[in-house]
Amino acid sequence: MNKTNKTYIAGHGGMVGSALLRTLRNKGYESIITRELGDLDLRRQAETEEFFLSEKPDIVFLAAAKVGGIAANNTYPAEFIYDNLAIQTNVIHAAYRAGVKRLLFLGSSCIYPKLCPQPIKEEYLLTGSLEPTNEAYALAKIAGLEMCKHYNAQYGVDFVSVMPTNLYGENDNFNLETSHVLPALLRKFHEAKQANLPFVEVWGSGTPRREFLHVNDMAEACVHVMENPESSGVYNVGCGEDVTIRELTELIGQVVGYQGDLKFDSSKPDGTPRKLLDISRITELGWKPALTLEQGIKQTYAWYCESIKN
Ligand code: GFB
Repeated sequence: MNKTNKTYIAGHGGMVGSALLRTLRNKGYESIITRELGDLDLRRQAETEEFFLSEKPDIVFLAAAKVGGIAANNTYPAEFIYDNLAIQTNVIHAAYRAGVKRLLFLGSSCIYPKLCPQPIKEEYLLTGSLEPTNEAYALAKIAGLEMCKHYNAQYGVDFVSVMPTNLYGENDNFNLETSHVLPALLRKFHEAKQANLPFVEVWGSGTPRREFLHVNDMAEACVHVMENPESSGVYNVGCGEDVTIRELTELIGQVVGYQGDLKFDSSKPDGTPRKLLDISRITELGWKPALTLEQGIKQTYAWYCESIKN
């Protein structure tokens, strides 16, 4: 991949896609193409193929997906499996037909078995049962990375996959019903502080462990993988450390400056007990994260405060 390549970011309006757009622009990529949702529905095969055959991109970042937190995954499994299978199947096949030089598929750490050894290596894929709250999403993402593998084998294309841990940052979803834990807690603490509420409600037991990576670090990792001609297969992308949900909650409380109590709601699901990624493969390629969790939360909170003002 080089800076004059025609580079298509699928999903540029989302959290990861918008970070990719910023990162590629900052690095001097000259020929980036994007399409608004209303102009191109990647779930429609004919529309997707027509777009690829007329635009003929050299490089594709496949960051378009239906995503959400534990409650969204659990409540809308049909939408998660259909939208993701349709988007990725159409894009991967159209990219092959249009002669795309390189494609990066974005998956998720929830593709790995619910109870697999920690930290999780790429080779643990398909060695056990999935976490039920996100089985539909995980199955779609597994199909995507397997599709890349088989297209490489049969058609000789160059499609690579990255499996990010739990991401957060600018342009995240702050809707309390559908978001992930980190943006949900930032918003809950902020609103509790503003309204002087006595407690903040936290879902589950607080004991599950999660690893968090800022989306700017994720975008750097994606470009790093794509700029290295030797990269291939699947790369886990994380920060290498995890925290309990209780520890995360306390850290967010400190950053926001909220003094009240925490109330854990055990009627809400915990999800998988732990999913810490082994990131040796990508660190051997020369990438490492730049932001600590505390720095990332501070930056995201500042962004959130600014965005609700506007
Ligand atoms: O981030 P999260 O929704 O997703 O939840 P997963 C992580 C943990 O935080 C769970 C707890 O144990 C939640 O019960 N939690 C505590 C909360 N308070 C809250 C809250 O207010 N909102 C939310 N959302 N959680 C998702 C998958 O799993 O992770 C997706 O469902 C995807 O498929 C994504 O893989 C990265 O980490 O459990």
